Order: sequence, then C-alpha cells, then structure tokens
Amino acid sequence: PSSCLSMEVEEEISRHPCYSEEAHRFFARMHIPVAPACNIQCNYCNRKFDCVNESRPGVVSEVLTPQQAERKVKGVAGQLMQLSVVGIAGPGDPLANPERTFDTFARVKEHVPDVALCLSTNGLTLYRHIDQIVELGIRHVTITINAIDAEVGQQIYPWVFDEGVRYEGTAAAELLISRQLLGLELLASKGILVKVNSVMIPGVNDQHLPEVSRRVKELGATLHNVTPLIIAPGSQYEKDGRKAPRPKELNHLQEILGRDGMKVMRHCRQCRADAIGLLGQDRNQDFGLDSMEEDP
Ligand code: CLF
Ligand code: SF4
Repeated sequence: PSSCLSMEVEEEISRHPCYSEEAHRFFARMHIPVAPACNIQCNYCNRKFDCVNESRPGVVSEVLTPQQAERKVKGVAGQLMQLSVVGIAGPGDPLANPERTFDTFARVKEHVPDVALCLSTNGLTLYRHIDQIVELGIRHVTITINAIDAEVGQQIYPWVFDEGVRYEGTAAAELLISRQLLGLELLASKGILVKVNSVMIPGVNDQHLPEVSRRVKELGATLHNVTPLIIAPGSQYEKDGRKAPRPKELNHLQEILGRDGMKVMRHCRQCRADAIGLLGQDRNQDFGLDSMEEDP
C-alpha cells in the first residue's frame, strides 16, 4: 500500500505518467528508440516491428544512435515543458543492446539531469546490469513477465538466446523466467521501482496471471500492468489464430489482481518505442531530428 512508501518515493511516483494515473494528465514521457536487437522470441512479435512488450505491434520506429538520441532529448526537453521521464523501450530489447542503451542514458543524465530515467526490458540479462542501473540513477524499470511457470512460458517463447547458446522449449522458458524473477528481486532490494508488464493471452496465460501477480508482488514489484494481446501481423500467434481478450475480460482480470492487493495500472496506452508527449500522444513528428540544433 502506498502509505508504506517513503515521501521521496511517493514524489517520484507522482511525477511518472505510467506509475501514477494522476500524473499522466500533467507529465509527459519521451521514448528514445536506440535498441534494435532482441535476445528472445515472443510468439506475438514480428521482429520487423517494435517490441510488443511495451508497444503496439505493427509500428516501426526509426532507430537513433546515442548521439542522435542525445540531440533529440535536448531539443525536446527545451520545447516540451511537461517532460518528466525519458525511457528506452525498444524497438527491440534495451538490454540486448547494453552499450547503446547505457551510453544513451549516460548522455541524458549529463545533459538533461532533471528528467527521470526509465527502462523497459524482457529481463533476460537484467541481473548483469544492476550496478550500472543503480550508478546511472535509473529509478524505474519495467520487466515484461508473462508467466512464472515454464509450461505456460513455453507456449509464449519459442526460443531464448544467451551467451552464444540458443535454448528452446521449457528450457528457454525456465531460463527466462528465472532471470526475470532474479532481476526483479535484485532491483527491488536496491530500492528501484519495478513495474511488471504482462500481456494477457487468452487460452495461454489468462488464468495464470493472478499467480504471476502474487509472486512479483512478493518479490517487490511496485505496480502490475496487464495489457491486452495485440497480435503483430506475421507473428506465430497470428498463424495460430489466437485472439485478443475482450475489454470485459481484461477489466475482470485487473479487478482480480487488485483484490489480491497489487497496485494495478489501468491507463497504459501501449506506446511506440519513439513516442513523445502525454500518454496516448505520439508527437514524434513534431520533433524531427532535422529541427534540432546541431552540436556546436
Ligand atoms: Fe515508457 Fe514504459 Fe517507462 Fe512509461 S511507457 S518505458 S514505464 S515511460 Fe507507460 Fe507506454 Fe504503457 Fe509503457 S503507457 S506502454 S506502461
Ligand atoms: Fe519482440 Fe519484444 Fe519479445 Fe523481443 S522481447 S521478441 S522485440 S516482443
């Protein structure tokens, strides 16, 4: 419950448009698409498009270099007074591109120090980056956890690639799940605010998500965001004929999770990896790189 949080944490949450429903009316976020690669495969994803874990399928964000990202953040921060958060959420997995991601965060921290930094990941390699996350002052991390049971997980992840080894079947799901839960625990122990995203996949994990929610709460997650499956064109789930949940089914699940005492996010807009503005706004077109000042 929020009454247990320190004032400092309350303050941080109150300025983050995703962590606070109230904040999303006043504060804007900016995503910088610097991370093209991914180290796992999700059955709802088609790699030609943005990572579906925190975005809509079927949209393509143009990848920026860390240098371009720095220029763009400086320009946007100067024009968009509501900007409170700069996040990296794709278009692949930010931690499958650790040099680009952390180089970009370091540049933002140096040049635009008054915004909060936010990272979204599938969590596979998270445990290797805890110190760097703490050092850079990244206070918000989202991990997409769709299952904590490998039998369920194997219906979502056909493979996982780590340190030169490709895992398949339950071994892939087991590895991913154990890394996600480890990463969550480590971050929470450092006082970092961890949000868990789960994609609700009818017939696969819809019955299982209450168990996921209870477990991630135990491990220290601050907030749970369940988003409806939106199937990327050309993805495995499209071929399988899977369907998105009805809004009623999603609402019902969110109610169940809330009853278990978890704080549930209900205002997610499934942003693009290059979204800029208040949630639900995509003002990227208003902030073209060409209009940003060149470095002197
Ligand atoms: Fe971006 Fe995600 Fe940070 Fe928010 S989005 S990296 S936590 S700053 Fe927010 Fe967008 Fe939903 Fe994500 S509405 S898709 S939950
Ligand atoms: Fe696609 Fe994101 Fe899953 Fe990677 S983590 S396969 S980019 S949805």
